[in-house]
Amino acid sequence: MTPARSSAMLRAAAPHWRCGRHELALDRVRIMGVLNVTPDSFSDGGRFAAPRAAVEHGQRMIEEGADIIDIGGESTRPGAAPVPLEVERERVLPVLRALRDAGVPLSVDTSQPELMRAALDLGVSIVNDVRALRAQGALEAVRGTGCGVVLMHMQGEPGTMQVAPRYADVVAEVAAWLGQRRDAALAAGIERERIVLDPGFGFGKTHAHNRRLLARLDQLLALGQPLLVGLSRKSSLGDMIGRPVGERLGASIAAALLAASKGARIVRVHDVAATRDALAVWNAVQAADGQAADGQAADHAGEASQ
Ligand code: HH2
Repeated sequence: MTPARSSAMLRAAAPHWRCGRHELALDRVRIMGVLNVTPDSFSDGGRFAAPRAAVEHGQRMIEEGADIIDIGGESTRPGAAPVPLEVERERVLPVLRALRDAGVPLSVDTSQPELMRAALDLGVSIVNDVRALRAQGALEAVRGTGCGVVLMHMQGEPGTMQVAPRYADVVAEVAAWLGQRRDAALAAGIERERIVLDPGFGFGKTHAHNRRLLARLDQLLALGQPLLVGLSRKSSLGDMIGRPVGERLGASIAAALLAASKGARIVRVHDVAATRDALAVWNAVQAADGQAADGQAADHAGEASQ
Protein backbone atom coordinates (compact mmCIF):
# COMPACT_ATOMS: atom_id res chain seq x y z
CA MET A 1 0.00 0.00 0.00
CA THR A 2 1.38 3.45 -0.84
CA PRO A 3 1.73 5.90 2.07
CA ALA A 4 -0.85 8.31 0.58
CA ARG A 5 -3.38 5.50 0.06
CA SER A 6 -2.87 4.03 3.50
CA SER A 7 -3.28 7.40 5.23
CA ALA A 8 -6.41 8.13 3.16
CA MET A 9 -7.82 4.71 4.15
CA LEU A 10 -7.10 5.31 7.81
CA ARG A 11 -8.86 8.66 7.75
CA ALA A 12 -11.84 7.29 5.84
CA ALA A 13 -12.19 4.29 8.14
CA ALA A 14 -13.84 5.89 11.15
CA PRO A 15 -15.24 9.35 11.43
CA HIS A 16 -17.26 8.99 14.66
CA TRP A 17 -18.15 6.53 17.40
CA ARG A 18 -21.66 6.88 18.74
CA CYS A 19 -21.66 6.05 22.42
CA GLY A 20 -24.69 7.03 24.43
CA ARG A 21 -24.80 10.74 25.18
CA HIS A 22 -21.31 11.12 23.70
CA GLU A 23 -20.20 11.16 20.11
CA LEU A 24 -16.48 10.53 19.89
CA ALA A 25 -14.73 11.96 16.84
CA LEU A 26 -12.15 9.45 15.68
CA ASP A 27 -10.18 11.91 13.59
CA ARG A 28 -7.33 11.30 16.03
CA VAL A 29 -6.37 8.23 18.02
CA ARG A 30 -8.26 8.10 21.31
CA ILE A 31 -7.01 6.81 24.66
CA MET A 32 -9.05 4.39 26.74
CA GLY A 33 -7.59 4.34 30.26
CA VAL A 34 -7.74 0.96 32.06
CA LEU A 35 -9.29 0.92 35.53
CA ASN A 36 -9.19 -2.57 37.01
CA VAL A 37 -11.20 -2.76 40.23
CA THR A 38 -9.85 -6.24 40.88
CA PRO A 39 -7.52 -7.98 43.31
CA ASP A 40 -5.84 -10.06 40.61
CA SER A 41 -5.40 -8.22 37.28
CA PHE A 42 -2.16 -9.15 35.58
CA SER A 43 -0.44 -5.77 35.77
CA ASP A 44 -2.13 -3.76 38.52
CA GLY A 45 -4.11 -6.33 40.51
CA GLY A 46 -5.01 -5.05 43.97
CA ARG A 47 -3.75 -1.49 43.44
CA PHE A 48 -7.23 -0.09 42.75
CA ALA A 49 -9.39 -2.74 44.37
CA ALA A 50 -10.67 -0.29 47.01
CA PRO A 51 -13.34 2.01 45.53
CA ARG A 52 -11.62 5.17 46.73
CA ALA A 53 -8.27 4.25 45.17
CA ALA A 54 -10.07 3.28 41.96
CA VAL A 55 -11.95 6.58 41.73
CA GLU A 56 -8.79 8.59 42.38
CA HIS A 57 -6.95 6.65 39.71
CA GLY A 58 -9.81 7.24 37.25
CA GLN A 59 -9.70 10.97 37.96
CA ARG A 60 -5.94 10.99 37.53
CA MET A 61 -6.18 9.29 34.14
CA ILE A 62 -8.78 11.86 33.03
CA GLU A 63 -6.46 14.70 34.07
CA GLU A 64 -3.69 13.00 32.13
CA GLY A 65 -5.76 12.97 28.96
CA ALA A 66 -7.81 9.76 28.83
CA ASP A 67 -10.73 10.08 26.41
CA ILE A 68 -12.55 7.09 27.92
CA ILE A 69 -12.25 5.25 31.25
CA ASP A 70 -12.80 1.49 31.01
CA ILE A 71 -13.89 0.02 34.34
CA GLY A 72 -13.69 -3.73 34.93
CA GLY A 73 -14.34 -6.01 37.90
CA GLU A 74 -13.20 -9.32 36.43
CA SER A 75 -9.64 -10.20 35.51
CA THR A 76 -9.51 -11.98 32.16
CA ARG A 77 -5.80 -12.74 32.32
CA PRO A 78 -4.80 -16.24 31.19
CA GLY A 79 -5.87 -18.79 33.78
CA ALA A 80 -8.39 -16.50 35.50
CA ALA A 81 -11.62 -18.02 36.82
CA PRO A 82 -14.94 -16.27 36.16
CA VAL A 83 -16.17 -13.93 38.91
CA PRO A 84 -19.70 -14.26 40.31
CA LEU A 85 -22.08 -11.54 39.13
CA GLU A 86 -22.63 -10.11 42.62
CA VAL A 87 -18.90 -9.69 43.21
CA GLU A 88 -18.43 -7.99 39.85
CA ARG A 89 -21.36 -5.65 40.53
CA GLU A 90 -20.04 -4.68 43.96
CA ARG A 91 -16.63 -3.89 42.55
CA VAL A 92 -17.75 -1.91 39.52
CA LEU A 93 -20.97 -0.03 40.27
CA PRO A 94 -19.74 2.27 43.09
CA VAL A 95 -16.82 3.36 40.91
CA LEU A 96 -19.08 3.98 37.91
CA ARG A 97 -21.39 6.02 40.13
CA ALA A 98 -18.53 8.15 41.42
CA LEU A 99 -17.04 8.82 37.98
CA ARG A 100 -20.16 9.18 35.85
CA ASP A 101 -20.01 12.99 35.83
CA ALA A 102 -16.24 13.20 35.51
CA GLY A 103 -16.48 14.53 31.97
CA VAL A 104 -15.46 11.62 29.74
CA PRO A 105 -17.43 8.60 28.50
CA LEU A 106 -17.23 5.62 30.82
CA SER A 107 -16.97 2.08 29.55
CA VAL A 108 -17.85 -1.07 31.48
CA ASP A 109 -15.61 -4.08 30.79
CA THR A 110 -17.97 -7.00 31.33
CA SER A 111 -19.62 -9.99 29.66
CA GLN A 112 -22.55 -10.17 32.08
CA PRO A 113 -25.84 -8.83 30.67
CA GLU A 114 -27.16 -7.96 34.15
CA LEU A 115 -24.15 -5.80 34.87
CA MET A 116 -24.37 -4.21 31.40
CA ARG A 117 -27.96 -3.17 32.18
CA ALA A 118 -27.13 -1.82 35.63
CA ALA A 119 -24.16 0.13 34.28
CA LEU A 120 -26.21 1.55 31.40
CA ASP A 121 -28.87 2.63 33.88
CA LEU A 122 -26.16 4.61 35.67
CA GLY A 123 -25.25 6.39 32.43
CA VAL A 124 -22.32 4.37 31.16
CA SER A 125 -21.64 5.11 27.49
CA ILE A 126 -19.81 1.99 26.28
CA VAL A 127 -20.04 -1.75 26.84
CA ASN A 128 -16.63 -3.37 26.28
CA ASP A 129 -17.12 -7.12 26.07
CA VAL A 130 -14.14 -9.46 25.69
CA ARG A 131 -16.72 -12.15 24.77
CA ALA A 132 -18.28 -9.97 22.03
CA LEU A 133 -21.86 -10.09 23.40
CA ARG A 134 -22.07 -13.89 23.13
CA ALA A 135 -23.60 -14.47 26.59
CA GLN A 136 -27.29 -15.18 26.52
CA GLY A 137 -29.16 -11.85 26.73
CA ALA A 138 -26.09 -9.68 26.05
CA LEU A 139 -27.18 -8.44 22.61
CA GLU A 140 -30.62 -7.64 24.04
CA ALA A 141 -29.09 -5.80 27.01
CA VAL A 142 -27.43 -3.20 24.78
CA ARG A 143 -29.76 -3.22 21.76
CA GLY A 144 -32.06 -0.24 22.33
CA THR A 145 -29.73 1.79 24.51
CA GLY A 146 -27.61 3.76 22.02
CA CYS A 147 -24.39 2.84 23.87
CA GLY A 148 -21.15 2.15 22.06
CA VAL A 149 -20.01 -1.47 22.00
CA VAL A 150 -16.59 -3.08 21.71
CA LEU A 151 -16.68 -6.59 20.26
CA MET A 152 -13.43 -8.42 21.00
CA HIS A 153 -12.08 -11.66 19.56
CA MET A 154 -11.15 -14.46 21.94
CA GLN A 155 -10.43 -18.10 21.16
CA GLY A 156 -11.64 -20.22 24.09
CA GLU A 157 -12.14 -18.86 27.62
CA PRO A 158 -9.62 -17.11 29.93
CA GLY A 159 -9.22 -20.23 32.11
CA THR A 160 -7.75 -22.29 29.28
CA MET A 161 -7.28 -20.01 26.27
CA GLN A 162 -3.47 -20.05 26.36
CA VAL A 163 -3.17 -23.85 26.57
CA ALA A 164 -2.92 -24.46 22.82
CA PRO A 165 -4.20 -21.62 20.63
CA ARG A 166 -4.43 -22.78 17.01
CA TYR A 167 -5.07 -20.97 13.73
CA ALA A 168 -4.35 -21.83 10.11
CA ASP A 169 -4.27 -18.10 9.36
CA VAL A 170 -4.70 -15.96 12.45
CA VAL A 171 -5.43 -12.69 10.63
CA ALA A 172 -8.03 -14.16 8.29
CA GLU A 173 -9.73 -16.14 11.08
CA VAL A 174 -9.90 -13.22 13.50
CA ALA A 175 -11.26 -11.00 10.71
CA ALA A 176 -13.92 -13.55 9.74
CA TRP A 177 -14.96 -14.06 13.36
CA LEU A 178 -15.18 -10.33 14.05
CA GLY A 179 -17.21 -9.90 10.88
CA GLN A 180 -19.67 -12.54 12.12
CA ARG A 181 -20.01 -10.89 15.53
CA ARG A 182 -20.48 -7.49 13.87
CA ASP A 183 -23.21 -9.02 11.68
CA ALA A 184 -24.89 -10.60 14.72
CA ALA A 185 -24.90 -7.21 16.43
CA LEU A 186 -26.34 -5.52 13.34
CA ALA A 187 -29.00 -8.22 13.03
CA ALA A 188 -29.93 -7.65 16.68
CA GLY A 189 -30.55 -3.97 15.93
CA ILE A 190 -27.27 -2.43 17.13
CA GLU A 191 -26.43 0.33 14.69
CA ARG A 192 -23.17 0.19 12.73
CA GLU A 193 -21.86 3.53 14.03
CA ARG A 194 -21.97 2.16 17.59
CA ILE A 195 -19.68 -0.80 16.88
CA VAL A 196 -15.91 -0.98 17.42
CA LEU A 197 -13.92 -4.18 16.82
CA ASP A 198 -10.87 -5.48 18.70
CA PRO A 199 -8.63 -8.42 17.67
CA GLY A 200 -8.11 -9.32 21.34
CA PHE A 201 -4.34 -9.41 21.81
CA GLY A 202 -3.39 -12.17 24.24
CA PHE A 203 -6.80 -13.82 24.23
CA GLY A 204 -6.25 -17.34 22.91
CA LYS A 205 -3.16 -16.40 20.89
CA THR A 206 0.53 -17.24 21.08
CA HIS A 207 3.14 -14.49 21.05
CA ALA A 208 3.72 -15.26 17.37
CA HIS A 209 -0.02 -14.91 16.66
CA ASN A 210 -0.05 -11.55 18.45
CA ARG A 211 2.96 -10.28 16.51
CA ARG A 212 1.41 -11.32 13.21
CA LEU A 213 -1.93 -9.70 14.08
CA LEU A 214 -0.23 -6.43 14.88
CA ALA A 215 1.84 -6.58 11.73
CA ARG A 216 -1.29 -7.10 9.64
CA LEU A 217 -3.77 -5.05 11.67
CA ASP A 218 -4.58 -2.93 8.62
CA GLN A 219 -6.25 -5.96 7.02
CA LEU A 220 -9.00 -5.70 9.65
CA LEU A 221 -9.85 -2.20 8.36
CA ALA A 222 -11.63 -3.93 5.48
CA LEU A 223 -14.40 -4.76 7.97
CA GLY A 224 -15.28 -1.07 7.88
CA GLN A 225 -15.48 -0.56 11.66
CA PRO A 226 -13.10 1.40 13.90
CA LEU A 227 -10.48 -0.76 15.60
CA LEU A 228 -9.49 -0.78 19.27
CA VAL A 229 -6.22 -2.34 20.39
CA GLY A 230 -5.20 -3.41 23.89
CA LEU A 231 -1.53 -4.38 24.10
CA SER A 232 -0.52 -2.33 27.12
CA ARG A 233 1.97 -4.22 29.37
CA LYS A 234 0.92 -7.58 27.90
CA SER A 235 3.16 -10.62 27.95
CA SER A 236 3.72 -10.57 24.19
CA LEU A 237 5.59 -7.31 24.73
CA GLY A 238 7.41 -8.86 27.68
CA ASP A 239 8.45 -11.69 25.37
CA MET A 240 9.93 -9.24 22.87
CA ILE A 241 11.94 -7.23 25.39
CA GLY A 242 12.57 -9.80 28.12
CA ARG A 243 11.18 -7.64 30.93
CA PRO A 244 8.59 -8.17 33.67
CA VAL A 245 5.21 -6.48 33.67
CA GLY A 246 6.34 -3.43 35.67
CA GLU A 247 9.02 -2.57 33.10
CA ARG A 248 7.06 -2.51 29.86
CA LEU A 249 6.25 1.19 29.46
CA GLY A 250 8.51 1.81 26.46
CA ALA A 251 7.30 -1.37 24.77
CA SER A 252 3.65 -0.45 25.45
CA ILE A 253 4.14 2.96 23.87
CA ALA A 254 5.84 1.44 20.85
CA ALA A 255 2.91 -0.97 20.51
CA ALA A 256 0.34 1.85 20.77
CA LEU A 257 2.13 3.80 18.04
CA LEU A 258 2.43 0.73 15.83
CA ALA A 259 -1.27 0.01 16.31
CA ALA A 260 -2.08 3.62 15.42
CA SER A 261 0.08 3.46 12.32
CA LYS A 262 -1.78 0.31 11.22
CA GLY A 263 -5.17 1.95 11.64
CA ALA A 264 -6.28 1.54 15.28
CA ARG A 265 -8.44 4.49 16.37
CA ILE A 266 -8.59 3.68 20.08
CA VAL A 267 -5.83 2.29 22.27
CA ARG A 268 -6.60 0.74 25.66
CA VAL A 269 -3.71 1.57 27.98
CA HIS A 270 -2.60 1.67 31.62
CA ASP A 271 -0.07 4.50 31.23
CA VAL A 272 -2.14 7.40 30.00
CA ALA A 273 0.23 10.38 30.31
CA ALA A 274 3.11 8.78 28.45
CA THR A 275 0.80 7.40 25.74
CA ARG A 276 -0.86 10.81 25.35
CA ASP A 277 2.49 12.47 24.58
CA ALA A 278 3.55 9.75 22.17
CA LEU A 279 0.22 9.91 20.35
CA ALA A 280 0.27 13.71 20.26
CA VAL A 281 3.43 13.46 18.18
CA TRP A 282 1.96 10.73 16.00
CA ASN A 283 -1.37 12.55 15.52
CA ALA A 284 0.37 15.83 14.62
CA VAL A 285 2.58 14.19 12.02
CA GLN A 286 -0.37 12.20 10.69
CA ALA A 287 -2.42 15.39 10.31
CA ALA A 288 0.42 17.02 8.39
CA ASP A 289 0.65 13.95 6.17
CA GLY A 290 -3.12 14.14 5.56
CA GLN A 291 -2.88 17.78 4.55
CA ALA A 292 -0.12 16.96 2.09
CA ALA A 293 -2.04 14.00 0.67
CA ASP A 294 -5.12 16.18 0.20
CA GLY A 295 -3.07 18.82 -1.53
CA GLN A 296 -3.95 21.29 1.20
CA ALA A 297 -0.50 21.90 2.60
CA ALA A 298 -0.09 25.60 3.15
CA ASP A 299 2.97 27.32 1.94
CA HIS A 300 4.88 27.91 5.15
CA ALA A 301 8.03 29.08 3.45
CA GLY A 302 8.58 31.87 5.95
CA GLU A 303 7.55 29.91 9.02
CA ALA A 304 10.19 29.68 11.70
CA SER A 305 11.04 26.16 12.77
CA GLN A 306 13.62 24.52 14.95
N1 HH2 B 1 -7.57 -6.73 27.58
C1 HH2 B 1 -7.85 -6.96 28.88
C2 HH2 B 1 -9.12 -6.68 29.40
N2 HH2 B 1 -10.08 -6.14 28.64
N3 HH2 B 1 -10.79 -5.33 26.54
C3 HH2 B 1 -10.55 -5.09 25.25
N4 HH2 B 1 -11.49 -4.56 24.46
N5 HH2 B 1 -9.33 -5.36 24.69
C4 HH2 B 1 -8.31 -5.91 25.41
O1 HH2 B 1 -7.24 -6.17 24.85
C5 HH2 B 1 -8.55 -6.18 26.79
C6 HH2 B 1 -9.83 -5.88 27.33
C7 HH2 B 1 -6.79 -7.55 29.76
O2 HH2 B 1 -6.00 -6.52 30.31
P1 HH2 B 1 -6.20 -5.92 31.78
O3 HH2 B 1 -7.56 -5.38 31.96
O4 HH2 B 1 -5.11 -4.95 32.06
O5 HH2 B 1 -5.96 -7.17 32.73
P2 HH2 B 1 -6.93 -8.15 33.50
O6 HH2 B 1 -7.81 -8.83 32.50
O7 HH2 B 1 -6.00 -9.11 34.20
O8 HH2 B 1 -7.74 -7.32 34.46
